[in-house]
Amino acid sequence: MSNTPKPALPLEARAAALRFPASFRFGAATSSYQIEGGMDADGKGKSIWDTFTRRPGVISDGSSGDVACDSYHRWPDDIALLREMGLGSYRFSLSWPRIQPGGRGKVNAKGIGYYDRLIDELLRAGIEPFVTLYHWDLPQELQDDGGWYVRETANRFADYAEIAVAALGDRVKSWTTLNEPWTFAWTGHAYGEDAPGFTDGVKGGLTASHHALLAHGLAVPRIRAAAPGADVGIVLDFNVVHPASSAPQDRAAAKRFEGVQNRWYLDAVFKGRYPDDILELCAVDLPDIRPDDNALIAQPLDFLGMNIYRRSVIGTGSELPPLSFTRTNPPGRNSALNWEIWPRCISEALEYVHREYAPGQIFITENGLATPAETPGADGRVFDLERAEYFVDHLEQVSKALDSGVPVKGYFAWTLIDNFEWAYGYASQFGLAYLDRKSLDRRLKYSGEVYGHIARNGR
Ligand code: IFM
Repeated sequence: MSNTPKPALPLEARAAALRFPASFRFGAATSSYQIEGGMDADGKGKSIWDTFTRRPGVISDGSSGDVACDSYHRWPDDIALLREMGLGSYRFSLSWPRIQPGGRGKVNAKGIGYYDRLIDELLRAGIEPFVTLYHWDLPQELQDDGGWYVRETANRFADYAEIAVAALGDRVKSWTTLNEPWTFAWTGHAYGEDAPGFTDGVKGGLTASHHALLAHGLAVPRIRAAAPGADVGIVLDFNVVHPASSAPQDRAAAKRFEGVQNRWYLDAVFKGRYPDDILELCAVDLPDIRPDDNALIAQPLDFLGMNIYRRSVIGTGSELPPLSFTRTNPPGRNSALNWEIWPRCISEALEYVHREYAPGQIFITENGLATPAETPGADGRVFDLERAEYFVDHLEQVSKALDSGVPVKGYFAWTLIDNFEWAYGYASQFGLAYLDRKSLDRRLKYSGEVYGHIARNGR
């Protein structure tokens, strides 16, 4: 046998060769603040992102989600894109302040009405709604009372979850409590890069995380009671963590980083306890964790959603003591957000979580590539070859994990349309579809065509 590597197949041939089980769900994902706009339409209350984006200097291009993709008005265009790609599932989030403007008490019927229309039309188009209750847009009034720093917010979230599921659960069969508790807890409360913008280090990150996990735990039984038979899960952002070298200090730093990023959430949700090494290391920064909290958080779940974008290569350093780590950038390709492009992160993450935690069903709920915002060519098309390659490379890894027995049930590309990418505004984009920022028209990019081909023919 020759050792000469086979020439790589052209991208479209690799896309055509991908095969998934007949029941595999292909979809695209978005979130309310990133696409809806309609900032104060029809009685919507303010969220922490409406407030945060008003602060000078926090969003790199000075923008906000006030209009975003205007999906509050143009949602039929979003459904048209899903249909064009032949996707059978759409993952989107509900805006809590659109449904319950003050985060407690009064419900805004017009806000519910918006999601009613969206869901009804999705179902008519044969597209399954996969709904997230919280994707970072906390009602500002709850923030004014302490936000994720206070336990009370967890109770308010459980009430809101019940209201939303009672209104929509006759049609929505897949519910997610939280999207990426690590991100909103740590970037919002430890680093200050996201709303509400606190720079309280480890104490901030752990306190917000614990209350968010309590919110999840309190909401799950309320969701089940409001929509018996629905599938309920949580979405975690998982990082494959590798030490920067084999030196003991780097290995220890990688373990600390991984403990806070992955195990803190996975152990709490699937094993009913926080990891001992992190409890010990961060003892002085811990929030009030009460005796019943662990059991409350570890509710039985129907699925785990995993958002996977990258590998983190970690060495010892000075970031967030006592976690004391630094992120290093191995040579290779990076996205516009400077995230390493390393497709094996998908199969490694899936195999690890399956081995250590064994959730019954796993969905890849986000995966995608940020590029600098694109401009269409003379023919009006966006030829985003790099993004199309990213999806094929990463779907090959999903397929590999399936072959090794991981129960991956579906894949949601991040994201349906170019949208508001938080602190990066609109300068970096992840969309399968291009958004003309003036006309707000949407148009599939080349990556959307390739992904649609896989979704239609790959099962
Ligand atoms: O845009 C975000 C999304 O809101 C949560 N997951 C990561 C994406 C890319 O940064």
